[in-house]
Amino acid sequence: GSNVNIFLCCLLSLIDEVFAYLSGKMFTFPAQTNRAHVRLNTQRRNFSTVTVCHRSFTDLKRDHILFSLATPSNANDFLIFRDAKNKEIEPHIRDQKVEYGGPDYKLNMWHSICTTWDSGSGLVQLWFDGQPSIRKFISSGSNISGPVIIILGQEQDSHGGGFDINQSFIGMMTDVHMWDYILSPCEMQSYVDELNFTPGNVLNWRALDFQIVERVLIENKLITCH
Ligand SMILES: *[C@@H]1O[C@H](CO)[C@@H](O)[C@H](O)[C@H]1NC(C)=O
Ligand SMILES: *[C@@H]1O[C@H](CO)[C@@H](O)[C@H](O)[C@H]1NC(C)=O
Ligand SMILES: *[C@@H]1O[C@H](CO)[C@@H](O)[C@H](O)[C@H]1NC(C)=O
Ligand SMILES: [Ca+2]
Repeated sequence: GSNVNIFLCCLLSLIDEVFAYLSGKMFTFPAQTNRAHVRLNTQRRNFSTVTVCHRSFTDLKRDHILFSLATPSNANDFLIFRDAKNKEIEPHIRDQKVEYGGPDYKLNMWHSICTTWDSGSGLVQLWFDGQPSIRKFISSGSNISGPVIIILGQEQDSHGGGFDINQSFIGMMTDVHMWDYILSPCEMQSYVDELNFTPGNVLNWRALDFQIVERVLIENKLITCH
């Protein structure tokens, strides 16, 4: 009796929260829903500088979320959003927004997007497939602080919820890293080229602590013949 219960409890909690070596893997978000997502866990909660990088592949012609970090006080504390109508990538930081209209966001292709922010200068910069944008002012003088909830696949309008099916992500996502500092251009290039780089010290794809909610799959990233 009790041994079985202990076994079941721990098996379930293992399924619930996973620490995994995801090198060569990707998350597949296969359906339009306002529930399926992946929650990425970190104990860190005080950021004055940030770099977030991810690679994604989609055929969505509508708006969609790529990365959503919320705190209790700021639902859009650090998020990366695709505005399809205006053909822009929008970083939102500390609930402020800037728009980048340059990137050639082709559908059905992998794109790497890295975003940096420094609370001292307040400047944000986007590196799209390794091409740096101009640096724009977004928010200065205060940290991202408090318990963060980081979600892939859905956009948070509140801390951990408020999902909108019409902003959900459908497609594949991989190589998600977050650092508490700004990557040098050489580190950025190594990430883009999938060479050796220092993995994220806040989120590390190679040792990710995460929970999958509903239908999101872990699959092999390589889909080419060789
Ligand atoms: C902001 O974060 C940095 C780095 O974690 C920390 O050194 C600094 O004291 C924080 N500032 C505030 C106002 O919390
Ligand atoms: C952030 O760090 C600073 C300095 O260590 C500290 O004063 C502040 O209370 C921290 N904020 C949070 C929310 O942990
Ligand atoms: C999502 O978009 C569809 C099509 O534009 C619309 O009919 C529907 O009401 C939207 N749903 C929500 C929750 O906004
Ligand atoms: Ca929203």
